[in-house]
Amino acid sequence: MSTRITLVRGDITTEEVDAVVNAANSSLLGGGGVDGAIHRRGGPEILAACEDLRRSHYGKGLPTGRAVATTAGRLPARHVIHTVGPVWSPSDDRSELLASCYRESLRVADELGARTVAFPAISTGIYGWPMDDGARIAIETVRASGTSVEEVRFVLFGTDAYETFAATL
Ligand code: AR6
Repeated sequence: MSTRITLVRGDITTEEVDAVVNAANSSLLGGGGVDGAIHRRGGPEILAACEDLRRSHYGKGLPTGRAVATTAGRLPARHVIHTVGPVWSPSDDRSELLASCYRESLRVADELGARTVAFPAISTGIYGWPMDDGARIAIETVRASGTSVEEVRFVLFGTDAYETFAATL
């Protein structure tokens, strides 16, 4: 079965999907950008679940390139899949870690039985990844993933991000 890739412009916290992916950091305890928006709108249940993960499996935090699921709290989605993108570096090629975020998030989505998953453009905000390269890695990795997810929806904030993804697709 082939996965449909769709693009929308907007705020990922309003998406009605089985799982929303959060561009988190290793602490899992919140931050700015997508992460801040998800915790604000999803309410304290998400943070409580993240704190449980820190007490149990992820005492040192979630490593870059990995993914883990929690409740989606009050979001319209059913689950949040937290993943940690790499910080952009002009001298060190961290592309494989960024690809790993998409691959691992889809692996977790498959474990959850999710049919629809919304992704932000991981690492392209506070972590500084150039949008065109971030879009290329995102789309190539989803296409190569072999996931059972029926629809992968990229939710892009702003016209530039949307148009870059559209051109790549
Ligand atoms: N919906 C969709 N896209 C968004 C939204 C939103 N509500 N808000 C921002 N974007 P970022 P990163 C876009 O910074 O680069 C946090 O502090 C944004 O324009 O959210 O992976 C974490 O805790 C950009 O294109 O994530 C980490 O410390 C993309 O989403 C760090 O930021 C990702 O931007 C992670 O940085």
